Amino acid sequence: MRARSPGCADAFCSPSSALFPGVAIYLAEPRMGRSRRAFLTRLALSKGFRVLDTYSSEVTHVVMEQTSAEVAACWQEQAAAPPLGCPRPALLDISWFTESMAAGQPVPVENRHCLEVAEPRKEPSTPAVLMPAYACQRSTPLVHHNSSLSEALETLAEAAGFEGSEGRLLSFRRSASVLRALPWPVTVLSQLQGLPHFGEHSSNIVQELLERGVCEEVERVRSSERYQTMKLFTQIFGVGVKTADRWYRQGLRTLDELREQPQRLTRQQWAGLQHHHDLCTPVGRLDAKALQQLVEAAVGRALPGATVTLTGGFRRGKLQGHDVDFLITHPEEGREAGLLPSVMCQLQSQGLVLYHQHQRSHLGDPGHLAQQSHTMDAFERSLCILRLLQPSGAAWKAVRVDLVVAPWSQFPFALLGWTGSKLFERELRRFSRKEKGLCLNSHGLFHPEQKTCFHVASEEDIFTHLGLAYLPPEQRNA
Ligand code: DCP
Ligand code: MG
Repeated sequence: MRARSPGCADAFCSPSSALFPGVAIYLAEPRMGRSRRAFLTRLALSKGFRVLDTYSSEVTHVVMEQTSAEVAACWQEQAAAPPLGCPRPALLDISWFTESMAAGQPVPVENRHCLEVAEPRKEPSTPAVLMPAYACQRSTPLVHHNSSLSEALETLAEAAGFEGSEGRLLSFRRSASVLRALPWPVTVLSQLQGLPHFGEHSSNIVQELLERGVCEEVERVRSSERYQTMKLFTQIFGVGVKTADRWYRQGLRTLDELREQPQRLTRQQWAGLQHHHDLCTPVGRLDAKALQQLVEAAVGRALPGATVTLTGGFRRGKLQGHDVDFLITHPEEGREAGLLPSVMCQLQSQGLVLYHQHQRSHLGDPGHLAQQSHTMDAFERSLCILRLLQPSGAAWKAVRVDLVVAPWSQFPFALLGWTGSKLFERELRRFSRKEKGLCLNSHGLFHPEQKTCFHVASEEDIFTHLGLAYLPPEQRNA
């Protein structure tokens, strides 16, 4: 037992540098182990908590892991009796510690955190849930019950993507998505039984999070230079994993280093760096609505009767996004051709365009329609950075906007393809291919051999053709 007599506390952190002076944590070791204790200590210190290495009268919160009320009481009895006149510190389960780490501040102590009143944990009975394997077969709302678990798995998916491990990226992303679709919070590992896409690795991550509140692998990834730098670089407009990896291997680590070497950058990346601060600030719904009005006005002037639809995350109900996606069409097939340059001229004449890159339509190119790629479609588009005036405070801010033009006959497919989420789209295409032998993309739904295409009038029609129950956009947050 590590507890020593009260007195000279050799603190890991001096009281003056701690953010929460009223809180001094002592991590008691009976079931914790040294390396685990050292890891939790580093975590708490990094979040500004004061952690004492020695038990003393200064300790306000004693934290134990996997310890029964009896063992805790015994520990306190033998080793940790406070000096006369000093209040007893709270004897807490690790749950108080992990919730406080997650909150970034000490959470109020509640009965359920206290070891003195802890009861043996009962396994909650798992309500029966039907969880189909494909994300397009189930509802995934934006707000769900397993945020911290799914975020941890998403971090590992992202990190796998940075290493080019597509298989690992997908398996973590799929298991995270299953958690988002669950109608209840996972509290014990046995509740994962029977759920699709939970292999050994994802299950182990969830187990560690449930039992200990933090997962060493996830924390290690999040604090690694590689992950942080790859995240920093891939957040730049126009920078993908390959470019970020090359820069990393060449020893680059900061945005300033990139700014000093403009010859390395494409025009798009340079614009991305110029407006990086604004582009990293999430775009809100009000901003998206304001942009929609601007785009609608410009489109209306360029081609009366053309329509503008807000797609992407905002259509799924998200309150914030990294960009704003619009899909433009016209009810008379063919009238939409050549529309985008006029729209851009309109926006430019108002001084709203900070950057734009036009990509011509590839709809006429041979073989494009049945292409399998999930990343690119053949529509005419403009990738822009627009100047959005702000109602108050800052005069304006730069916002990433994608304008995509689809012919009327393909509009439902384009709308489905541009509403996302990205995993939902991938799963929908995989389902079409594997379960129905059909090829789905943002242009149509095709019989690969017969090269025939289904005609549809709405997104609902596409779900019907695939034998799927219709999911509204706000249930596609896979
Ligand atoms: N999309 C596509 N082809 C591209 C880019 C995107 O088909 N070249 C699709 C995939 C997404 C949707 O469009 O489902 C929107 O892409 P975003 O990257 O804008 O993703 P979201 O709008 O869902 O998220 P965010 O809120 O971060 O913008
Ligand atoms: Mg978007």
